[in-house]
Amino acid sequence: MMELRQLELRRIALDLVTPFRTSFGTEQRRDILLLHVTTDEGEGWGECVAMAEPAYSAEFVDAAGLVISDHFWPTLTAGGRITAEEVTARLARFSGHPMSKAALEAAVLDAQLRAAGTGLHAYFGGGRDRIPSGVSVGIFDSLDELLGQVQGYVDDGYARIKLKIEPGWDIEPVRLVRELIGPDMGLQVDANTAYDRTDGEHLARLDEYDLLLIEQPLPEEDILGHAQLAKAIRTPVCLDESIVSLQTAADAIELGAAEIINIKPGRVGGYLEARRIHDLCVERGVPVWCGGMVETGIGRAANAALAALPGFTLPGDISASSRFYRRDIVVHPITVDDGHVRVPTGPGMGFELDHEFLDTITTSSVTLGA
Ligand code: SMG
Ligand code: MG
Repeated sequence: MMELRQLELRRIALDLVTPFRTSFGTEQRRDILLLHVTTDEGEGWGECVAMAEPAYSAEFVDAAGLVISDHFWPTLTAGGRITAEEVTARLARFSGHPMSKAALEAAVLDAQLRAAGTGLHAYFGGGRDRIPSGVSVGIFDSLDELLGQVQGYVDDGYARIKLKIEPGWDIEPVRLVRELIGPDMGLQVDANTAYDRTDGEHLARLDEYDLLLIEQPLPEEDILGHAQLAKAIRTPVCLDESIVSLQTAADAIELGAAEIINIKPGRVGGYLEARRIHDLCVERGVPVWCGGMVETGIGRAANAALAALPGFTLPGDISASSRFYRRDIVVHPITVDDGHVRVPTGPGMGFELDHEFLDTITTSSVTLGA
């Protein structure tokens, strides 16, 4: 049990090494909210994965700061001493905002684990010490540019490639990338909701390229559409945006809408809910993998610890820090060696902050509490 004393909401700006284009927009610079919690037993940090715009999901970073400072933090602290395992329950009367809840839970969990001298990897039961690393590749203006980028990632040793697709950028890029990387390398696609129920026949044309999965082809709410599509195409249908909780995961599996699940701790309200979804999927025989939200070394370290669990049988979007950032905010950024990432086992979420650099990219800081 800890007493929550202060919460610093720290906004940072971090340029991407190259613009990242998806079916919902292009990102060039990340605007990230970090939470720094101080307790009577020590401190912890959490990264909020909400993006600057409400495009990937309804949450966005300005709203996250507001809901945390005006609603979540006052309620959390009013309840007295707390453990990380109780954070979600104490916020249960608030609807939505899973990414904001997840960030708070992560900061409290980081503090709790550091105080106990243990790490998230051990907390989760100590799975593998290294995991295969996949890379997510954006949409480009030309196929030549795409192929150049993919070749670079193949040379970097990544274990699988994920291509972002949208109508007009799907069959041909997939065909050419499959040709480039050969039949044996894992390849998958992510539409970020860009298609609709009439696109089944078109998407069935992807079947011949032996994809691991197609991620979130249809809108977030369209569970029935995904179930119908899963029957119409051979490529396994994987849900990302649609899965916002254990309940939505269980229902989507039951309805045949999710043959595979992308688990993102932020999207489902925290690392503890993410673990529960993992356990459910193991029980139901549904493969899972760990998604990415272009996190810094804070979020990536925790994602790697989660992805060490045995149900994560597919490579996750846990690429090297250098895939997105020239310099990370942690002392030991994630690297990819021989297609794998080493799971951090240090205290808390397993990262060590580079405070000096962090200060230089801080755009605002607000502290709540005495
Ligand atoms: O973190 O490596 C990463 C990015 C993985 O493609 C990725 N994430 O829908 O899965 C997804 C997207 C969401 C963020 S795109 C800006
Ligand atoms: Mg996705």
